[in-house]
Amino acid sequence: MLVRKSASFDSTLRSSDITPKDAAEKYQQDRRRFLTRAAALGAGALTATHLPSLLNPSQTVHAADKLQAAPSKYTTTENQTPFNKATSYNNFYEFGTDKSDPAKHAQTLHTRPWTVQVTGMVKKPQTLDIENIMKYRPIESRLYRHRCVEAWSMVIPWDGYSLSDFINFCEPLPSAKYVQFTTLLDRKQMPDLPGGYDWPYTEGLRLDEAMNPLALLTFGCYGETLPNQNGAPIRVVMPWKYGFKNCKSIVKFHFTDKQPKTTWNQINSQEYGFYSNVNPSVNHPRWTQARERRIDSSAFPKTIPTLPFNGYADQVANLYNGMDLKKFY
Ligand SMILES: Nc1nc2c(c(=O)[nH]1)N[C@H]1C(S)=C(S)[C@@H](COP(=O)(O)O)O[C@H]1N2
Ligand SMILES: [Mo]
Repeated sequence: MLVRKSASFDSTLRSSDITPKDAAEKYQQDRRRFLTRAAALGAGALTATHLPSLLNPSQTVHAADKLQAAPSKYTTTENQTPFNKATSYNNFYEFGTDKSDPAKHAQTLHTRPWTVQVTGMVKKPQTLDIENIMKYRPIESRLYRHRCVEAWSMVIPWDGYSLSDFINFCEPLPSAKYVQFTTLLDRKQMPDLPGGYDWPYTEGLRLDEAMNPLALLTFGCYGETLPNQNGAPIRVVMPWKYGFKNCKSIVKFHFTDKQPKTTWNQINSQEYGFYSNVNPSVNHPRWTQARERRIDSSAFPKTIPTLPFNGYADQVANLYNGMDLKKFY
């Protein structure tokens, strides 16, 4: 079982207690790289917001720790997207809106200490420590297709355990019908936070969707803890939905009886629905969803047909029986 911790983080915990050796090493590397870059820029060019995050030794940056992930039945024969592409071509708007921004800028995100709140319609609202969440169930590797609403796709080996295990642990009340995820919002750690969005980033699912065995609570990819740009230290992966449903760097799971607000749906509900199941027969108003550009090891990615529910129809289509998927897009 997860150890239930109180909301206040134990302040007697020293960084050496929470910093694995690799993290310390990675920190030193990042620090050296940062200092070299700082020297090149001239220290005057540094903004105050960048400084404490990288120079304060009591904080750790992300460490590419190995995860003990067991193989699973969730796999595909398609070619895996290379690690360097999956970790350098990202959407994580909090760190900038260009695909290359998150890999460059998300290094200012502190992933330890990290706590996650469980709120709303649950037996007992509580705050959990990431280490305990990670240890709650064995981690398995699942090779999933990842389809962005922008019509590109990848094949990524994610490491985590079934979201349903975590939701069962949270003990939602029978009245709870949805779960909402919230990403961290911290302007100090997110100096590139773009304006014009209603931060923090939120996403949501119907509870039965979240309980589907394919839904993955994710802590790593490619056998390592998540790189910051991929949503460290905890995100969700919903392989039959457009990528934006995969909320990154989660700090809150909120259980509710009302369909929760979600970032993209709020910004433009004509273009981004609540369900956002991958559907080649419902086009985005500005482009077709019938095909996708598969980002793999080739220098010139091919476009391939997009499949209903991203190829997972046999496992999820029954969640939407009787629903008009053109209306509930
Ligand atoms: N907090 C947050 N989560 C987010 C996003 C974001 O901008 N902010 N982008 C989404 C989109 S559009 C996609 S395609 C995936 C990308 O995940 P990846 O970078 O790990 O491939 O993250 C999703 N989760
Ligand atoms: Mo996306």
